[in-house]
Amino acid sequence: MLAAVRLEGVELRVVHLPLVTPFTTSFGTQTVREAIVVRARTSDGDGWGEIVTQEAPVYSSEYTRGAWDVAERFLVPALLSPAAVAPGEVASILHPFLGHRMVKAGLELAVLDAALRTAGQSLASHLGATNTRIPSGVSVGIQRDPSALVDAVAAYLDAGYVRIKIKIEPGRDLGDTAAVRAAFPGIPLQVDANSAYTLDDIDTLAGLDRFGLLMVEQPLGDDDLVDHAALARRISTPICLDESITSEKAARDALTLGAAAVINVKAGRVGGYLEALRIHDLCRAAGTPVWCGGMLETGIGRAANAALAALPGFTLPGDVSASDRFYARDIVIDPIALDDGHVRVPTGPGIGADVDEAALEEVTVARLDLR
Ligand code: OSB
Ligand code: MG
Repeated sequence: MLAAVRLEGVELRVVHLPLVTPFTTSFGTQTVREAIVVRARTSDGDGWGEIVTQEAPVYSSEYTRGAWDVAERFLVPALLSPAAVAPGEVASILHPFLGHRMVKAGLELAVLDAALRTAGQSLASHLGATNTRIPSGVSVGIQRDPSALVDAVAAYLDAGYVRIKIKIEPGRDLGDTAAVRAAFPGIPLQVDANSAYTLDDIDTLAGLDRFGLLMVEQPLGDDDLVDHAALARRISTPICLDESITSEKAARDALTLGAAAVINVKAGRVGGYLEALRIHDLCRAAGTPVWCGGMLETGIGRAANAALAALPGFTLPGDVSASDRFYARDIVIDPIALDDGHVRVPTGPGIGADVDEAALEEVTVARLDLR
């Protein structure tokens, strides 16, 4: 186990990073990525984490102002009260406070990063990564019309992305998917509904079966495990769960029920990289493929995601895109880049990315120093 760090303070910053292009999903359009950057100040140096909430509670119930409040009033004080805290203890210290997994994940990552930097070990090696580079997929938002979508997909394929995921919603599903499939018959393709359907939409969802998709991601509600299991019996496209998988326990339940053939692992959604590792281990033992999802992370979370995605059970390309897919200027030095459709797994200590403090300062819109 990693040694404890002496936590002297926690700095929180709300950041606003403009997106290079608007990102539309079934839950809305984003033009700016709002998130919270966490700096854990320890006696041996700083560690960095990222809380992947958005401005509004539309992907999940978490949102930035709520995250800020619970961090300030409950979670950070709980972490600051012991003399020292080991990364492996963060989840149990925060366990009495229900929910708020994205906040817990960001705080745990900052402590983990600090401890790993002190120990001189990379996050990838700490988690048990076996790959030095990982295939990179891209998540493409809903466009003005199917032909604009085909153009957008073409540009990402030109850039080298090895797998395309398109967002769908009622009215923008079979037509969009058909257009992309017709333009690019052989590409690895999947769709993501972000919970926009119900079992009443079975005919539409079954209509996806003719496109040879890798999977359909989260067609139904986040608490619809039983309905997902029913849907899985009626369609041949493999079902991948994202929003529903909030913990290792939720992943176990989904597998037991037959609600998921594939799992999208996002550290923020499940309360941290250590819980994400447990989901990886569960799925690997069960023979269920997992892949690393994304939440439009800044260079901090993106570096950590690349480390996670390098574990042996991540057998499908994840949404670990290059930084420039979303941002003109990231907040780390030497952000994740695409090289022949792959991204390099960071090897430096901790998350393996160093924060560009000048860039961070420019995108900071609120700041709080807790001691
Ligand atoms: O459902 O996977 C999702 C972004 C924000 C919230 C939810 C999702 C997404 C993405 C983009 O699809 C993933 C990424 O590249 O970061
Ligand atoms: Mg998703």
